[in-house]
Amino acid sequence: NKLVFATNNQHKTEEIRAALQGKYEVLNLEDIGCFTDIPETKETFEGNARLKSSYVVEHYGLDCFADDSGLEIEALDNEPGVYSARYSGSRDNMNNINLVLEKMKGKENRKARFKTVISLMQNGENHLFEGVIEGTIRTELSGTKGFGYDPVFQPDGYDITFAEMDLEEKNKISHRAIALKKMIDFLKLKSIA
Ligand code: ITT
Repeated sequence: NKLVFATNNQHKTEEIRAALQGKYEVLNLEDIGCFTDIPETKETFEGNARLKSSYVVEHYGLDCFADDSGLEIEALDNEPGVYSARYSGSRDNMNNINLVLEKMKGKENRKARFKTVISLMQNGENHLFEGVIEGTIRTELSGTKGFGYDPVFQPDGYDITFAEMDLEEKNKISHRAIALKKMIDFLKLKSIA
């Protein structure tokens, strides 16, 4: 069983591969020979996830799924949101994290959520699956695992950040894992029907 995952992000690929190990073989954009940074011009996760998945259908004729995700911080009017990957103006992750910490200085409300929308293109039809995890923004970085904003995000019910969790532990609770589970349940249902 093969699934094409329309991403250039190696960390996302790693998380999805680990979650689907032994069940599905996951091919990312590099694996199908696509080296384009697919433009993400929409203002919603849904819109951008659709753009990425449709691109692969149009240019490669392959069914696939895409993940658009990001961090929404209450005190910052849900920024960085869809701009998470380039919040500071570039993909420099340390700059992005530092900008968040800077803007959060002195803020009492530290509530935030990670959101993923998966867009699945299958037989010309589009299906969306969402995953959300609530948490808080730390005042300093902690941990070296994971990627992106993981060192400053502490999921509710835990006293460690995502960057202090093993991939396996993050994959039990993350926004991406929740959305992925919904997609897999959908695919299983379809294969029985
Ligand atoms: P693709 O579009 O190629 O999939 P990307 O990195 O550009 O890769 P997005 O446009 O969806 O992906 O941006 C998501 C950004 O949100 C990502 O670069 C991180 O900064 C952040 N992010 C998403 N999920 C995250 C997670 O699980 N942990 C930490 N940061 C995350």
